[in-house]
Amino acid sequence: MTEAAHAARSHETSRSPSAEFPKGRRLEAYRWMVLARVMDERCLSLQRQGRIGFYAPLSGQEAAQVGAAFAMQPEDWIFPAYREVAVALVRGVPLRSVFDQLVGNASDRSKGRQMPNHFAFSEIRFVSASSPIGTQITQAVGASMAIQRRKDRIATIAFFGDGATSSNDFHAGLNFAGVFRTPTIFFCQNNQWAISLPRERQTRSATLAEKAAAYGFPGVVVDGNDVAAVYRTVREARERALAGDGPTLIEAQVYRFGPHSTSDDPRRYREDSQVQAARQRDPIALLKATLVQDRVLDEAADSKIWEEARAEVAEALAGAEKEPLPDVASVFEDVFAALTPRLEEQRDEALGMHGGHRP
Ligand SMILES: Cc1ncc(C[n+]2csc(CCOP(=O)(O)OP(=O)(O)O)c2C)c(N)n1
Ligand SMILES: [Mg+2]
Repeated sequence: MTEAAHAARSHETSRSPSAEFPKGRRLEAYRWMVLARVMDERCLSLQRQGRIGFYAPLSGQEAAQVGAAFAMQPEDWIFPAYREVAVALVRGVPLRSVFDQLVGNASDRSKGRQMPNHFAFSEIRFVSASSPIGTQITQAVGASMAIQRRKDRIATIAFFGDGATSSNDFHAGLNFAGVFRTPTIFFCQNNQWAISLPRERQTRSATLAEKAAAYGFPGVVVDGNDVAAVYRTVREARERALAGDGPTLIEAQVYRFGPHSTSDDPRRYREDSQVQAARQRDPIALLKATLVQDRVLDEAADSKIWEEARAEVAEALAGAEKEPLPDVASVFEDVFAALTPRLEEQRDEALGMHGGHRP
């Protein structure tokens, strides 16, 4: 952790013993992190092969996402950015549903109309991904205000990046949250880059977490490569939220190992030596080291975990690719109760060109 990060720890909320990461769940967390990594690497190559159209990798951010997801409860609302697929998996979304969306097949609940990687899983209270930077932050605060009025005992968490701390929504959202003391957790994954813009060009502030002070609530820096530390920090923020003590800004310091998205080539703006240095603190390797040290894991068991993850990903992908694409006629559904004459005309023309049948 940097010196600035240590300084920001003085903002830290009080230590809660009930917030400790349950040791018995470390192996489970490790499995999720491995699955996310395997899926991530597979998706990058699938896009290169033209089998999916787009993907935003999360490699390097597994501990931050899995730790945060473990700390939240099923009744809480998740407001993701666009990189939080590990959060969805931990909350119970089948890998197959993820691949259905990436492929855009008939089983994809957005019927292939959303850009790949833009998931929405209402059954786990995982709101539709936000690509416009920061918009999910104000939405999370709005939902938190509704929660307050209904006196529900739940929290919201908004995921966003270092770049989003320069968005209007970040400042509007944090201001409202501070004034109304909303039960919101602002979870910033500072992965050091906003596409090609490095962290030091994003803000002159020593940490992103310290921005919370201006809005009157705590900001905490946490080592985002340490799943137990992330869990504890989010858990404490959740306890504060439920106790009526208001919001918390968490800055999880991580590093984005891969490109920003499949449309990006990071070799154009950063040195590989920086990536190699960051990989020395790979969150998966760090957790593995503690598990091996505590004799919870050995090399054979570890290999098995990776093999199982590869098999699971291969099976989900094969299933999703076997599915037919959504029917062409479905493009015209779900907006108007009855099609306008012009849309009817367009539908008939589309069906004439592409085949398919009338609903
Ligand atoms: C309002 C808006 N402005 C610009 C963009 C283009 N854009 C897409 S991702 C991105 C960088 C975001 O970086 P960060 O918040 O650090 O998140 P990360 O991608 O690193 O997870 C930008 C500028 C956008 N999507 N929305
Ligand atoms: Mg970033």
